[in-house]
Parts: sequence; C-alpha cells; structure tokens
Amino acid sequence: MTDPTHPRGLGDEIHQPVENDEFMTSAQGIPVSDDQNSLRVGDRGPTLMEDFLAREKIFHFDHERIPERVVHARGYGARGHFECTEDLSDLTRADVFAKGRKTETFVRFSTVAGNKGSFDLARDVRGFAVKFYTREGNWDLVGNNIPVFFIQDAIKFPDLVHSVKEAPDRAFPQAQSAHDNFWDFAGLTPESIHMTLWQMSDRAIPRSFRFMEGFGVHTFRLVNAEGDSHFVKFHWKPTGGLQSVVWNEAVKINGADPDFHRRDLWDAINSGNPPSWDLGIQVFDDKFAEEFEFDVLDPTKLVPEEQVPVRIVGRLTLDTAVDNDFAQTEQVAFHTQNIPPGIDVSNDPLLQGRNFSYLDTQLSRLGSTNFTHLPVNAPRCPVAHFQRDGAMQPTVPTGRANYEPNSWTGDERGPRADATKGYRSYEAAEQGPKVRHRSATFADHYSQARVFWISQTPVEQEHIVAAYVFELSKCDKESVRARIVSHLRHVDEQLAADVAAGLGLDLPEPFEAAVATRTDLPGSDALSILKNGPSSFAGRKLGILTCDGADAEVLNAVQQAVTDAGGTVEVIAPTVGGVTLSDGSHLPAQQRVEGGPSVLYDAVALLPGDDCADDLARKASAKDFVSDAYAHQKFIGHLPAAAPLLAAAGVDAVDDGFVDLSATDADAFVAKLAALRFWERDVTA
Ligand code: HDE
Repeated sequence: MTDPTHPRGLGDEIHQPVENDEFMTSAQGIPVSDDQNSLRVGDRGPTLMEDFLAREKIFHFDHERIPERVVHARGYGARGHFECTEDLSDLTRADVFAKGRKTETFVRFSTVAGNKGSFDLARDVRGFAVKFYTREGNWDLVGNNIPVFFIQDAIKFPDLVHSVKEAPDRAFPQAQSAHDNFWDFAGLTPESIHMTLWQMSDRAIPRSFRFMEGFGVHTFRLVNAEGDSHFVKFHWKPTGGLQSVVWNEAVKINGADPDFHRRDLWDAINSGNPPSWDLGIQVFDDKFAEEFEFDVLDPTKLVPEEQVPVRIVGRLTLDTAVDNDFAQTEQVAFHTQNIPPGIDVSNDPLLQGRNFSYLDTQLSRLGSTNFTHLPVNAPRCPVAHFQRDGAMQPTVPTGRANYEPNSWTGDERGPRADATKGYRSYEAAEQGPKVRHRSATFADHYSQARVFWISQTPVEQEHIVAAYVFELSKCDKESVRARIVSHLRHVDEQLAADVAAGLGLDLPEPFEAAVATRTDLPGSDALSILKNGPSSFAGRKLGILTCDGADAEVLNAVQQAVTDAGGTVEVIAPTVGGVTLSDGSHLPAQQRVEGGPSVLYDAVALLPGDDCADDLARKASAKDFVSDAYAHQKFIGHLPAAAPLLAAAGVDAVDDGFVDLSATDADAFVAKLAALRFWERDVTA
C-alpha cells in the first residue's frame, strides 16, 4: 500500500511534506532540504565529508548512550505528587511535611543486578527512589522494596555487587543471583542471611511496582524548628495491597513480556488508574534506640511495626507517565544527601558510604557537575549560589560577583547564607577514637531472620524453601550450597532441613555464630505478603480465552463485573482480529493465543464457543494457557464448552478454584478473585 500524497525521490524514497510550517533544522538551526539522502558526487558516487547535515546527525546518534547505572541500571519512572495529611511540625520543620502541602515528585523503580536491557521479573530487590521537589530544595528518599540490606558497611558494597553481577570471566549469568559467586559471598557474609530470606521470598518477584512496599531502610532523623531530633524509618504502603507472582510464572513472564512491570505501570497511569502509596513513619527517640534489641544503625535489621507502629502521614500518587524515558528516567540523579531542612541522616555506616557515592556516580554517568540543571533534576524552588562554569553550563549568570563576601550592590551582589532559614545539621555529639572495626551491637545475624521466617504463611514458607533450593542448585560448588544451609540452621532447623533435602545434601554443621539466635521474639504480620493482600480485584487483570461462537451474555457479564470491580480484561483469541460471539456481535482481541499466555493475568476465564473449542484444544499455546493457570494456582472461570480444553491440558480435578460461569453469577466470580490465588490447590506432585 502506498500513500500517493507523498512525493517520491528518484530512488522511490518517500519525502513527507512539511505541515503547519514545522520544518526540520539541524541542531544549529539550519533548515534541512532533504533528510533521506546524504550529499554525494553524482547519483552513485562517494559521500562527501562536506555534508555537515549528515555528519551532525550521525555524530549525535553515535553519542546517544550514556554509561548505565552501575547498579539499578534497569528502571522505570513516573511523575506524580505527594500530599501530606498530618501536621508533623512537632517532629520536623521540613516543608514537605506541612499539613495539606502537595509536593511534585518523580519516582524511579528498578531492579538492582541486571543491565539496562534485562528483564523485569528477575528475582531481585526492587529500587524505589522518590524525588520530592520541595519548596526548600529536593529531598530524595532512595529506598528499596525490602526493609533490610545485605551488608552493614559501605566498604563491602563493591564486593556484594561484583558477586551478584555476571562473573567477570564469562559475563553471565545476567540479572540473577542463582550462581556460585553470589552465594559464595553471602555464605561468607553472615550479616546477609536475613536479607537472603527476603530475597528468596516472593518479595523479590513482585506482580507489579504498584503492589509492592517501599522502605527507606536506614534510620534517618527528623529535626524540628527548635533543633530537636527524633529517629525515623520511612515506609511506603501500596493502597492496592501487596501481591507477587510465583517463581515458575516469573520465569515465563520474562520470555512472554520482558517489560511486564514497565508496561503495567504505563498502562495503569494512562488508563486513568493512578497507583498510590501511603507514606508511613516509625518515629522513636534515643531511649528506644538504646533499649531496642538491635542497633538502629544496623541496616540489616528492621524495627518491628508491633514495637513502633507505622504512622501514615501522607499519600504519593503517580498520575503522569514520563514524556521521554531518556530525558527523565535515565537522567534522573538521586542522592541520599539531597535532604532539605528538617530531615537528616544517622550514623548508619551504610548510609554514610552512600552519602559519598551518589554524587560521585552522577559525575561519571552524566558527565558534568551541571546535571542539577537537567529538567528532571532541577529544583522547583529558586536556586542561587556562586557555583560557576563546568561542562555544558546551561545558565548565563550576569554581573561581576562570582564570590562572596563581596561589596557589590543591587542585582550584582548575589545571594547570602541565612542561619535561620538555611539547612542546619542536627548537632549530634560525636566523640571517640578512630577505629576500623564493626560494633559488637551488629553481631546478631539470625534472630530477625527467624522473626521473618515465622511471620510467613505456610505457602510463603514453601516458596522460600523452593527459592533457596532453586538458587543453590545452580551453584556448582557443593561447599557453597552447604555453607548457606549451615547458616539456615540458625534461622530455623526445619527450613535448613527442607533446603538440604531439596539439594540432596547431608545436613551440614551449623555455621559458627557469634550470637545465639533469640527464640523469644514474636512474629510480625506486617512481614507477610499474603497477610497484606488486596480486598478486591481492583487494579488486576483477567484474561479471557475465547473463540468464535462464545456465549455473548456470559462474556459481557464477566467483562462488566471485572470493570465494575476496578479491574481490566484482556481477550485472547485465535487471531488478534477478534471473534464473533453467539449473538453475532464482534469482540476485538488484545492478544493472539500464542502471544497471551496465562502468566500475564491474575486470573483467567475459559469461554470458548462450542464449535471451536476442539480446535483451540489442539494448540500447544492454549493447552499451556490452561495448565499454567492451574499450576500457578489461579482462579479459573469456565463454561461447559471449555471441557475439551481442560481435558487437553490434563486438568481433570476441578477444585474450588474453578468457577462454572453457567451456574455462577459473574459478580460472585469476580468477588472470589479478590483472593488472587487458590493456594489450597496442591500442585507440588
Ligand atoms: Fe544504592 N546506588 N548504593 N542503595 N541505590 C545507586 O547511584 C550505593 C544502597 C538504591 O533509580 C547508584 O545513581 C552504595 C542501599 C536505589 O536512579 C550508586 C551503597 C539502598 C538506586 C549506588 C548502596 C540503595 C541506587 C548507581 C552502599 C536501599 C537507584 C546509580 C553503601 C536503601 C536510584 C546511581 C535510581 C543507585 C551506590 C546501597 C538503593 C552507584 C555505595 C542500602 C533505589 O551510587
């Protein structure tokens, strides 16, 4: 098909005409006459160096990439705002926490280990970095979706990251921790064991950025107008509840849709369902910090919500997708020391190291100290200082004064510091010898790992065991596998025994522990995903597998019920052109069967027409659709016409996770979907 309105060149190339006077120029503003052909000698001769237009275009292209982040390279951004709902003036003078204040935000979610082009469903920690453009400068809360970390001292970060990234000789495996180097490092770093329990839990394979928590991890400080300080830990709680996928599903999603998480966020925002999180704070004083069982400066520990409740103080809503991924998401530069008056850091040795690292990395990644002028990084409040020049300086400061004190007056004088309004660090009294050792208060590595373990439901515990077995089975060295199990014996003997059995390993001796595991600490419901799930199907997606002749009444009713519950529906059919329903109406499809496996959906409905069900049942992709939905313990709505499909997929036992839609009302089906999975289904056989 050709478009006759476009003039053609001699080689039949298309030259689209200028519309609305929007003509093309070079970067120097020179109008371009032909963007299809470079300048050459004659029709078939050599290209001329003189062609400054082609040279400039290719020069720019050749330099389009900047170094990717050394960690958190794969990420996805969105814009929104934070609204403070509580008066926190007794705790902090931060403007962002003035009651009713709305502050513009930019958020970047990420995985840690994989390169920029890696897949979204890696088993990995997720970054949850928030930039608040406050009236007194930018505040960056650069957190993760797990409240603790692998290491206690910044000096170990390069080793941790080297161990988890691809091995230096073979350059694989990418975006995963299932290999010797990572588990070798973890086994020789007992402080990391608590975090590995989180990492082996389904927290590391979230269903969506929208359904995961975020944590500031470290202890920070809030400082009020009088200069009084309280310790604080920050929490993001998703208003849609927590949800993860199961590992076998994650593996398949990575093939079916490597962009699953970014697509999910883009779709949610653009369909007018902005995701939101409540910001919670745990506030405590020096007395609590002294009496607490663990050191509040140790980032491998959390403060249980039962001991210090999380107080909700505001809501973050992400309602605007980015306009340009590179300009915003790639160029956004976070820094743990972007802190406005009223917020301060603690002595957590990991945080102290981060405070150095982030500014440093931005220089090598963005190439100039002037990255603060990029639109995504620029504060929204006035900026005034005597910092000058540097590569790619975009501003043109006027006047003679580029220093202070100066005796120039009026416009030429420039800004001055203000002791009252300006940032004042909390005046913590610090004294002691310079030492290079770790505090003995950091030495209990297993007690909170045990708390995490006993806080999980049996289903979650099974998943954790399976994940350790999966990951350690990918390690070549038996000694590496055994050392991890030797640590797990301090967490829970049954956990260690189950992992050892899964590895076909004799139970090793327990690792030498500096501090015995405390067995008196209670579990915490806040640590479980399944105890904090959603109350409805809102924000989730149903996949309807169908073909010609499907029952129009049932199909329409199911679609309506899901929409009414705030969910979305995707139709999967033999062709993306769609199907003709029993009443003769046409239903467009969003996916062809081969491109829409059930792993992409939270629940499924099998609604084929009577005459096409046999054909569908012969397709490998349709059989996988059903058998995977079954194995992933999903709720399955179906009509009697789906019988050949179920039989072909080898699903003969219809349990309570199945809903016969010829006998059950569509609303009742969707109400059942709020539970997300039918965990009672035994799929271990
Ligand atoms: Fe980071 N981290 N980190 N980190 N981190 C970076 O900064 C670093 C740590 C986190 O979406 C880098 O701009 C050190 C903990 C997030 O742009 C780098 C240490 C936590 C992001 C860096 C840590 C994080 C980063 C890479 C140990 C959870 C992505 C590119 C002392 C609380 C931010 C960049 C984004 C990114 C260093 C430990 C979270 C190299 C040295 C703990 C969410 O500067």
